[in-house]
Amino acid sequence: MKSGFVSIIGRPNVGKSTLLNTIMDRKIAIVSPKAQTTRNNIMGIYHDEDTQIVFIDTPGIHKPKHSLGKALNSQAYYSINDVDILVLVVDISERYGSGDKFVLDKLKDIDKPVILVLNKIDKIPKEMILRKIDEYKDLYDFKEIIPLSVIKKEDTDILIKEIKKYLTDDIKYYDDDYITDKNAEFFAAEYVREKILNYTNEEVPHAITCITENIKPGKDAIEVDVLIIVERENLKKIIIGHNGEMIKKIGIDSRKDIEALFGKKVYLNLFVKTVPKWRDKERYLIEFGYKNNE
Ligand SMILES: Nc1nc2c(ncn2[C@@H]2O[C@H](COP(=O)(O)OP(=O)(O)OP(=O)(O)O)[C@@H](O)[C@H]2O)c(=O)[nH]1
Ligand SMILES: [Mg+2]
Repeated sequence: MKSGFVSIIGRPNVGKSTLLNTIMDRKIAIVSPKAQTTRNNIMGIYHDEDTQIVFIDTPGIHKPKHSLGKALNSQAYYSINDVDILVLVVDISERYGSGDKFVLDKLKDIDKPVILVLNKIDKIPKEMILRKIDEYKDLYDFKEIIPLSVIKKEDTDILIKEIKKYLTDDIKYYDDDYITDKNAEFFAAEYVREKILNYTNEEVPHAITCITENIKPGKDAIEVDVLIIVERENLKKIIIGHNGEMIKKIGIDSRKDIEALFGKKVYLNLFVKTVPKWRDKERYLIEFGYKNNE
């Protein structure tokens, strides 16, 4: 038995959460085209006949402009120090820039294997791949550089094979049926937040929080209440939409995900509430761990 802890780190929007989901074959972390989708470190535990790898998906590392940004970064930094191996994901279709340097600087004094994943090769011409590998190999002493597309299972299988080379523990940390550290309340709220991020065009990511208020198991169905908190009345209008069409769409699609989670019929109730200066409130501060980070 080989095992170990592996953190998936990188800039926002490079595909870290998509990578975790493909490895785990299920939706552990929510995904969207907007930066800073992931707000919490999320564990996904990969099991096969001779290996257990505890993956940690982390919020994207970026130059923080506000205290939420700082709290997101500090979760990623915490995980860097806490694991055996790092998987650094970059978007190969983007030019190397100051944001990438900012992340590499964080790895300067790290004495553990770092595997570089050059993600989204489906977006670039093949001949560019070698050039990118060349560019990155001079920037840091990566143990491996793997160009791939994390939306493809065959590609993430290659990554698993490489990670196995660097696993040093021989302890089974978790039971075979334990796949994540998050509970149903967390996932229900996250699925709703994912739909909001994906269906609305506005700058909503930082200004919304979803909280599962209630999960009531019934005989044939489970009733789930999710509260969507926004800071401004106009965001509430966007989320509800014309004639309530947006909130209906958000509800229908997140209900499907929550039903898949429970394997049971779900009645989902969504509530939208405007709380001005929500980010100054106690509940929010505790949720994002500011109290510990600042
Ligand atoms: N074309 C392509 N798109 C991808 C690939 N992997 C991820 N994406 C897209 O990239 C976007 C960001 O993906 P996420 O997995 O949310 O990225 P992330 O790194 O977790 O982002 P944060 O949580 O904000 O730090 C989504 O729109 C994904 O569908 C890939 O291999 N190819
Ligand atoms: Mg993410």
